Amino acid sequence: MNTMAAMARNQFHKSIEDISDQELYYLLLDLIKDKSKGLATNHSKKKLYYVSAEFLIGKLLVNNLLNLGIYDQVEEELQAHGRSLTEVEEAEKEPSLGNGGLGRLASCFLDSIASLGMNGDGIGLNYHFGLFRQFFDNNQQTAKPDDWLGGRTWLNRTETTFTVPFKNGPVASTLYEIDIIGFKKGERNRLRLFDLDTVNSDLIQWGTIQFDKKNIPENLTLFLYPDDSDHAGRMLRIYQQYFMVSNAAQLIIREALERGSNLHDLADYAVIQINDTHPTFIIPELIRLLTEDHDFTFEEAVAVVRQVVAFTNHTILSEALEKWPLADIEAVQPEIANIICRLDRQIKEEFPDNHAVEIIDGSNTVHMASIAIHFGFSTNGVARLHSEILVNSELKAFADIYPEKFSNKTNGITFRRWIMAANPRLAHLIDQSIGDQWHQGISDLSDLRKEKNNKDFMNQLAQIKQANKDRLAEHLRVSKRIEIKPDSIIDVQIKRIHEYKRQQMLALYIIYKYFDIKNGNRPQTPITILFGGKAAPAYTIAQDIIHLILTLSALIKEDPEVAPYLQVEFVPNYNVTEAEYLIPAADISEQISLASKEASGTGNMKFMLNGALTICTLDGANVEIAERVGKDNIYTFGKSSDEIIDLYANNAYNPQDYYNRPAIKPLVDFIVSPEMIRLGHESQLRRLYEDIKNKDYFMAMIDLEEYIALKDKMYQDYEDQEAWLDKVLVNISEAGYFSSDRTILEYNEDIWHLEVDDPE
Ligand code: Z15
Repeated sequence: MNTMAAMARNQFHKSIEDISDQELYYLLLDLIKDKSKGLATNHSKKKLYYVSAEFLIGKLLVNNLLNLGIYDQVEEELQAHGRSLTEVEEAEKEPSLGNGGLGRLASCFLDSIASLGMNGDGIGLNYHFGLFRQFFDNNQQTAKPDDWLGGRTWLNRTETTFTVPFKNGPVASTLYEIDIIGFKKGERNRLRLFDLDTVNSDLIQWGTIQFDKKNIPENLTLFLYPDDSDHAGRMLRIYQQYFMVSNAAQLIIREALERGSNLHDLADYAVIQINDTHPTFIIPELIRLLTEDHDFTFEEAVAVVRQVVAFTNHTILSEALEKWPLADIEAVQPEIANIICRLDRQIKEEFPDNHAVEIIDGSNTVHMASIAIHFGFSTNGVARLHSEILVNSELKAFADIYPEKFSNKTNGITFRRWIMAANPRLAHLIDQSIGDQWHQGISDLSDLRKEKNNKDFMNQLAQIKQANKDRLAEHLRVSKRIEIKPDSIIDVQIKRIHEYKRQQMLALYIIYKYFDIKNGNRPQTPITILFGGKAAPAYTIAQDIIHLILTLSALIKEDPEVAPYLQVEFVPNYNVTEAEYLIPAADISEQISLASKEASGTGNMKFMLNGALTICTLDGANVEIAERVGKDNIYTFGKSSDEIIDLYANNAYNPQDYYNRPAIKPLVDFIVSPEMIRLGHESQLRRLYEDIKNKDYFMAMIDLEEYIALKDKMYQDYEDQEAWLDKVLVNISEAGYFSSDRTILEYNEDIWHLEVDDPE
C-alpha cells in the first residue's frame, strides 16, 4: 500500500497528507481501476446480457473497495496519513443513468451476478447529462442538467465501435465500460455503455432542448429520456432504443462468434434479459442482422431469437406500457418496421381474431410487450402479487397461450451496498452475532432472532439507529442546509413522485396532524417526515404534489404551536447517495401505493434490512414482507389489490363519496385555505385540489382514514422502545430472502442456466 504515497508523489508532487479530497479520490480511482484490470473475466461458454435503458449505479468507490476486499486496508492507510474514506467519498459524482427502481434493480443485479461468479454483462447507454438535478425554488421543483461526466469517472473508453443504420444515415458508436467487481471473487464483469463521439454538449446551453432528428449524431445520448409527453420526446426515445439494441445485438453476435458459435447455436452462447420493454427492438434487430449479414432465412432467425431473449415486465400502469405508432418506427428504421409487420402477420395467422395478443393494433400502433412475449422464451413479473396479476388479468390472453413462459422472480437488493456499505455498524453487529456467511449467496439472517432477550445486543441496535440519525442530521445540515432533530421519529417516503405512490395521501395525513397538534394533542416524541423524489418535468400533478408538500413544510415551520412537534422536509435531488444516508436513519418506511399498482418496490426491502418498521398497503413485495415478518411486526392497511382491480373494472370509485366524509373534507379543503394560498401558488394548489376532489384517479382518499388511524398507532407504539426494537429485530432477521443474490440464483435456475463456479 506504499504505492498510494508513491502515486500521490508521482501524480500530484505532494504527500497524501497534502493532496485535496478530489486528488485523493482520483488516486484511489486509478488504484482500483488498476487492480480491477488484473482481475480475471469469466470465460464460461454461455453469457448473460442484461440489456437496460437505465442503470442507477450510485457511487462506486466504497463498493469497489469492499468487493475487492481492501476496504479496511485502504482506510487504515489513509488514517495513518490523517485522511479518511468518508471525506473522499464526497468528491465522487454519482453517475446519473437511471430514473428509479428499474435502474437501481439492474445495478443490484449486476453486483449479484458478478458476486455469484456468473458470466454476465450489462448493456446500456452513456447519457451525458443523465437525469436532471433537482432544486427547489419558490416551493417548486426546478430541473438542471447533471454534468456527471465532468472530471474523471469509472468509465473506460474502448476501441470497440459499431455502425448503427438509421433511416437518416449511419451513425458510429463508441463503447465505454465500467468494471463490475465481484465480491471477494477475484473476478469482474462489465457494464457496457454505448455512446457517440459526436454528441454536442453545447446544445444544453439553451436550456430545454428540442430533439432534432436531422441531428442525431449531436444529441442522441445527451439525456436519459426526458420529457416523453410530446412527439419530439417520443421520437428521441425510439432513436435511443434502436441505437442501444443495434449496438447490443452486434456486440452479442461478435462475442458469440469469437467464442465459437455458428449463430444457429446462439442459445448455447448467449441469453439476453430485457429490462422492461425498452430494449424490445433487439428482437427485430437480431432478425435483421442474422438475415442480412449471416445468411439466415427469416424463419431460422426467428427460431434462434425465440431461444435467446427473455423479458421482465415491471409495471401494469398503462402509461408505462410502451406503444409506438408504426409510422414513427418506420421514420427511424424502415427495415425494423418491416420485420415487425412480418412478425405481426405471423401472429395474426396463428391467433386469428385474438386482438388482445396482437402486435399491431387496429390503429397501426405497435405494442412492444406483445413482441417481447411472443418472441421471447420467458416473461416474468417482479413480485408474487404482480406476477399473479400479469397471469390472471393484465397479460391473461398471453398466459393462456403460453402458460409455460410465465414465472415470478421477486426482486431483491444487494446487501453489499445496502447494508455493508451504507450501514457498516449494523453489518458488523450482525457479523458478531451470526458470522459473515450472509455477505454473499443465500443470506439467511433468521438466526438473529436469538438476540431478542440479549440486552447488550438490543442496546447496540438502538445505539446504531441513533448514530445513523445523527449522521443523517449532520449530512442534511452540511450539504442541504436542512436542520432536523436527530432524536425525533424519522418517518421517510423516498421514491419517484407519482400519484399511484400516493405522496399526496401522506400530505393529507400531515394536514390532519397539523390540525390535531393545534388542537392540543402533542406527540410525545417529535416527528420528522422526510420526502425525497423527482417528478418528471411534464407531469403536472406530480409537480403540484411537490408544491403542496413544500408549502405545508413552510406553513408548519412558521407555526410555533406545531413546529416543536412536527417537521416536514423535502430533501432535494434524491438519488442513490441520499438513499444511503436516509435509509439507515429511518424509523418508519412509507410504502403506501394504491394496491395493485406498485409492481414490487425495492426501497421497502432496503428499509426493512436497515431496521425501519413499515407502514404499507398489501401491494407488490410488501405482501411477501408482511408474510415473512408476521402481522405484529408490520403495519398494513387499505383495500386489497382485488378490490381495487374490481373498482377499476366497474368504474365504481366515486371520489365525492370520500371527499364528503366529515373526516376527509376539511383535510382536502385545507389545500386551498387562505393560510396555504398565502404561502403557495393558488392556481397550482387549486389544480391539485380539484383533481383530488373530482378525479383522484389513484384513489388517495379511499384508504385515508385507515391510514391516519394506523399512523397514529405507529407513533404511539414507538414510545415503547423495547417492544418497537423487538419488531425491528424481526424485520432485520427476515430480510435475508430479499437479497438480490437469491433473486439472481432464481433467474439462473429457471431462465439463464449459466455455469456457476464452485463456491470455495
Ligand atoms: C420503474 O422504475 C419501474 C417500472 C417501470 O415500468 C418503469 Cl418504466 C420504471 C419499477 C416499478 O415501479 C417498481 O415497483 C419495481 O420495484 C422496479 O421497477 C423494479 O422492478
